[in-house]
Amino acid sequence: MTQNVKLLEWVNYWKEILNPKSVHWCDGSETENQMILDNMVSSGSAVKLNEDIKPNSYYFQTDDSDVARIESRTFICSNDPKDAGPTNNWESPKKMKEEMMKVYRGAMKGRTMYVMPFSMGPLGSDKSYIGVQLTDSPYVVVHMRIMTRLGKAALDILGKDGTFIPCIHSVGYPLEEGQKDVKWPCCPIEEKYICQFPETKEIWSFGSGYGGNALLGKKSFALRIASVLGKEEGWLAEHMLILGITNPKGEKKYVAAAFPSACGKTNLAMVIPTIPGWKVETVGDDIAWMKFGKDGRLWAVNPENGFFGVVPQTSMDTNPNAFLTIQKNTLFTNVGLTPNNDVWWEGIGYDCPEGTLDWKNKVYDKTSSQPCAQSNSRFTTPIAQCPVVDPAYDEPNGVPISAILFGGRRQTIIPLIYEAKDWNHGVMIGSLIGSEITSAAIGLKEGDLRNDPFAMKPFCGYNMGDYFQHWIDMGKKTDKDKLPKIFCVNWFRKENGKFLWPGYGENSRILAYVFDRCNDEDIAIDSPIGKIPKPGGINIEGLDITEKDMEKVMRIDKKEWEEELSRAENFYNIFTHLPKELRQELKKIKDSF
Ligand code: SAT
Ligand code: MN
Repeated sequence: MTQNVKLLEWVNYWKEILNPKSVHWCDGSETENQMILDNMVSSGSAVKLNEDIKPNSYYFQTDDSDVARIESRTFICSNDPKDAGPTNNWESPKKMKEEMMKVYRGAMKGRTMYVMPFSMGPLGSDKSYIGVQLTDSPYVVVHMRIMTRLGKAALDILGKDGTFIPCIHSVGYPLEEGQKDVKWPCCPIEEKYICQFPETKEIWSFGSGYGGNALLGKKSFALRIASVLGKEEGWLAEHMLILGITNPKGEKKYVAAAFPSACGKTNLAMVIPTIPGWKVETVGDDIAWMKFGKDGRLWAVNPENGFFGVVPQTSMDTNPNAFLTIQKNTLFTNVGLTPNNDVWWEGIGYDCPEGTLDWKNKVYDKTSSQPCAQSNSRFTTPIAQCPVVDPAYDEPNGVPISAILFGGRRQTIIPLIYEAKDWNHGVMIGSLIGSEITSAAIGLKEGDLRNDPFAMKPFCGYNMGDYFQHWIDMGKKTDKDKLPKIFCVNWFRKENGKFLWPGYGENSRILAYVFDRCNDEDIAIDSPIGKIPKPGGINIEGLDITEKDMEKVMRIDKKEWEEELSRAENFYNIFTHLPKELRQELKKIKDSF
């Protein structure tokens, strides 16, 4: 176990309150994992998939109310509401703790309390942090084991007097003596809580067992709490994938890219280039922690150890590397289950086998308007299994970042790619990302455009205005030419209901352009909104696309941009303290039309 007194005292304190029937310290071993999975299979809350088709893989179905993050029940509990800012739900820490203590009392009755020590980031890296999560959900344990470095190694790093981020989680479904458990214990939406306490760096979650609500290393720790640590300590915790890209000459660069949830980060992170001689390798698909190195460059690690990816539309066509990654040692939630215990989903690349059960456990009716796999159904799979995992994915120093991309789902206005004139302009671009809402969160209207600055709207642990300031300040910490170049991309532009850019593998063409721009190749020209590719700047050889089509997907329309800039201004107006640099940048763009 551990000799860490603080940890022992903390576990004991919570054991008294949560009142579990037993306590299990997770060592992260294969034996332990198998025991938990076997128990879930015998209790009916997991299905072991066909060993011949998906070795060592399991299937889970959640409750209807527990299929995604719930932003309306996610709170930043800072002493001063100003420190949560206009884009977060705020609640007073004192009041929230009082309220939650009531629901935590006895919450684990009849269940096992698992103690999970974990490292976010490569073991022993100076960029990594240790967390300890308590949970009564075996589902959460087997998922955290894939998503983080879980178990004894993390405990060893903690040692006798190391500090950790305390994370408390309960599904909120105590079992009375003799009461039978349900397949997916959880609470109704309005009784769920996902709370971050930025001042004391604590995470309290209750009532949900799914994804970012319950795997607390992910959004709660590696983004909401880590963004606060980053602000205090001078680094960045971002909702970004990290990829390595190598050109035909063998030169390699790393790129980080921020997109809102379910906008294709996983696809881009493991894209197979369609242009000859180029190679892309994956460091991470969701989160990047970035610090300046001694060389003055920004170095990134992926704090996670697995992928928690959107399943529907994943196929050998759309993302062969993801498809191959999830063929073994993978956990699937809310997809379809075929009669021979394999999984099926929309867009898998072949017809739904007769007799397949949908995510609600009903025989799937192919004529139904409802999908077989829930739209936010997920795979959870080890990063090391990815056929194109980057050799440096576990490197304690991380990888040096040459470029940062910002993007969202935008059917109109935003061109395929443009480049910031400098760092502050890039910060403005990041601050103004908008995206049409996806199904990654419950209670938001899918398709509506919302502001999602830096793709961090649901994940910034403090005042977004202060966060923008932090980005501006980071740009002053090193020489200008050592800072990553910043780009805005949009794969989703449409005309007459049709996508103007093929996306998926073809996005490698844009990555190649970014790569060449990082070598200052003369392939860009100025436009009012930033630098754009010269005609021929993007390689479209072999594509069913003409330079005329490229003009369409790159079109910058003055009238549309007036609209866009006034949306920007309205958005900035919600902030009481916005860095003056951002308004200056916005004015510069306005004036350049
Ligand atoms: O937050 S989750 O981990 O459930 C997925 C996401 O929104 O990116
Ligand atoms: Mn995400």
